[in-house]
Amino acid sequence: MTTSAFADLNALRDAATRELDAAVDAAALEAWRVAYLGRSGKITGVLRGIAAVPADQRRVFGAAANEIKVALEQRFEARQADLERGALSALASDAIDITLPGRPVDMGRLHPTTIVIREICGIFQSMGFQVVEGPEVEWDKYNFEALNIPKDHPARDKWDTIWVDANKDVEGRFTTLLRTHNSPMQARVMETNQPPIRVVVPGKCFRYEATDATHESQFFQVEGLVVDEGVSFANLKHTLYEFARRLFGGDRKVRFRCDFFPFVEPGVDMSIDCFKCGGRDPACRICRGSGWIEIMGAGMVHPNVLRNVGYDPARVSGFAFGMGPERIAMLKYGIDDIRLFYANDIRFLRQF
Ligand code: YSA
Repeated sequence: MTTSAFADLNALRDAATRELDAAVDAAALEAWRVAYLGRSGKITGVLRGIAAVPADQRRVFGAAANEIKVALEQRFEARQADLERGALSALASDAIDITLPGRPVDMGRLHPTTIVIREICGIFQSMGFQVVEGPEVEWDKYNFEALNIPKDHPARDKWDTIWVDANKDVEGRFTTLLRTHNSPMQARVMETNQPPIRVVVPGKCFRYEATDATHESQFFQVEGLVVDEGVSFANLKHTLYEFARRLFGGDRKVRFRCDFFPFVEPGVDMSIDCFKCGGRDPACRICRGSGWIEIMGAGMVHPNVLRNVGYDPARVSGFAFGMGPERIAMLKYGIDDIRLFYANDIRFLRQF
C-alpha cells in the first residue's frame, strides 16, 4: 500500500495545487475549497481513511497528509487574498472621478426660419389671432378652385405647381399637388368655422421653380385670414401696419400698392421702407436702391371665395395676407442667399 498510497497523496496535492492556481474568481475558489477541503472533500477523505493504513505506517502517512492539508489551506488563503486585491484594483481603475469638470453639452438652436415664424405668429396671437396648420399635400380644389382660380385659368401660371400623380379626375387631370401657397387653408378654415374668424397659418409650400438667391423650391409662408361683419380695407391696413411696426421697429413706413391675386379684390402688395439705407444707397443689397422692401401680398377676400364656402358676401367680409418668413429672416438678419436656409451648414446655423 504504502508506496502507491504516498504516490496517490502526492498526485492529489499536485492536482489540487494546479486547480487552485487556475481559479480566477471567487466562485471558482469556493468550488475548489468544497472539492478538496470541504466536509466531503478529497483531502478530508484521505485524512478520514488514515485508520485503514497499516499501523506501522499510520503516523508517517498521517503526518504527510496533514502537512499537505495545511499547505493547501495556506495556499488557498493566499490565492483568495490575491483575487480580492485584483478585484479591488479593477474597481479602482473603473471608478468615476466626480471631481473632474464635465464635458460641455453642445446646445441645439432654433433654425432662423423657426425663430421668425414664432415671432410672426406671436405678434398676431397678441392681436387675437389663432394659429392653425394644414396639409402640405393638397387638393386642387383648395389650392386653386376654392380660391377663384378655375381649371385652365391663366392665373395658375403664377404658381408653378408640383403635381402628385396619385389621383386624376374624369378628364385625366391630376387633382392632388404639393400646396403652392398657404392660401388653401383660407377655404378649409371657413368651410369648418363660422365668422368671426381670425387665423394665421404657418407652414411649408412648394413650387416647381429654379432656385436662386431669393427663390427656393420649398419655403415657408405665413397666411392670415380675418372674416367678420363689417371688416374693411382700413382694418387690413391697420393690422398689417401694426404687425410691421412690431416686427421691424416703431419708425417703419409702410406702402401699399395694387397687385393682383384672383382670391382678393382689391389686391395689394405691402412694402416697408428700407431700414438699411432708407433709399439713399443705389447699391443697397436689400432694397436695390428703391427704398422699399416688399414683404407680403394681401387684399380683401373675393366675394366668390366667400360664396364657395357658403358664406354670404352681403353679410360678411374679410381680408387675407400671405408672407414668406425666409425672406423676412433675410431682411432681419442681413442674409443674402435664401439657399443657406436649406444647406444645413452648421457654421450658418450656429449664428442664430
Ligand atoms: C396674397 C393675397 C392674399 O389675400 C393672401 C395670400 C397672398 C399670398 C399668395 N398666396 C402668394 O403665394 N403670393 S406670392 O406668390 O407672392 O408669395 C407670397 C410670399 O411667399 C412672397 O412674398 C415671398 O415672401 C414668398 N415666396 C414666394 N415664392 C417664393 C417665396 N419665398 C421663397 N422662395 C420662393 N420661391
